[in-house]
Formats: sequence, structure tokens, C-alpha cells
Amino acid sequence: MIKLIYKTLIVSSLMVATTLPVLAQQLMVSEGYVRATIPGTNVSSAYMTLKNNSNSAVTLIGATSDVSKRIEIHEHVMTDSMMSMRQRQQLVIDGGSQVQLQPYGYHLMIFNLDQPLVASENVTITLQFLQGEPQKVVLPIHSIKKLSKDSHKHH
Ligand SMILES: [Cu+2]
Repeated sequence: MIKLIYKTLIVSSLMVATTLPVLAQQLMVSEGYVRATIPGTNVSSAYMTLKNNSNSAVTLIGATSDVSKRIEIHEHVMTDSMMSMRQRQQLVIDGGSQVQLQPYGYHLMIFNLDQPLVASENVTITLQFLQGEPQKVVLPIHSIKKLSKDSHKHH
């Protein structure tokens, strides 16, 4: 197992030298957005689809951004019919599969925002992985109104 990871790392660094960041090809980020902050709060969540085009697993271990010093990987869990959030140390995206970060599922929780996040602006988030280079994504900020309208359909 350790040997295998070591091998992957060498291959990755070789590819970085000759082409674009390797994870940009292996891991595709789509449908990403960040929720606009609710007035009076300083937290938000980021959602996206992570698609792993490689044969080996890619492990998300965290994220950073200029807008906050504290971003955590979270998941929503149902306990005794109550929805609560739980922090995860990592999120594994198996080779050839995809994981969705979405409302009431996995998300990146953004804490201690210095400034409110305003709809139609962008947030740059750097995703950090166990394997390979960090990957920068620019996500649009969507207003909460649109979100609650969408989630209404499920009720
Ligand atoms: Cu959360």
C-alpha cells in the first residue's frame, strides 16, 4: 500500500513538470457554488461535484481560502430524526467515480468570514489532497433565496 502511494507520487510530480497540474486532469470540479451569507451570520458552505477521472482514489483532506482561515469538510447526518453536521477529516473519491457536495450532504463549511459573501461575486477556494498538488477553484456565490426554493420541492 505504501509502495503504491509512493509510486503515484512520483508519477504525479513527473506529470506536473511537463503538463498542467495533474489533478486538474484527474479530478474535475463542476457545478460548484458558495452560498451567500445570511445577514447577521459569518458562516457559509461550498458545494460542488468532484469527479475522479483516474484509476486511483483521490482523497480530499481540506480547503483554504482568502475569505476564511477555517474551512472544514462536513457531512450532514440523521440521528434520531434530527439533522446534524459532523466534521470529516477526509473525503475519498474512488477512481472513476464522483462525489457530490450538496445541501443536506457533504459540504465545505466556511467559518469566521471577515466579510459577507454577496451573490454574483466569486470565492476562490484551494482544495487540498492527500495525493498531488492542491487545486484552485473559483466558485460563484449564489443567494439563499434560490436555494430554499429548490429545497422546497423536496418537502
Ligand atoms: Cu457544516
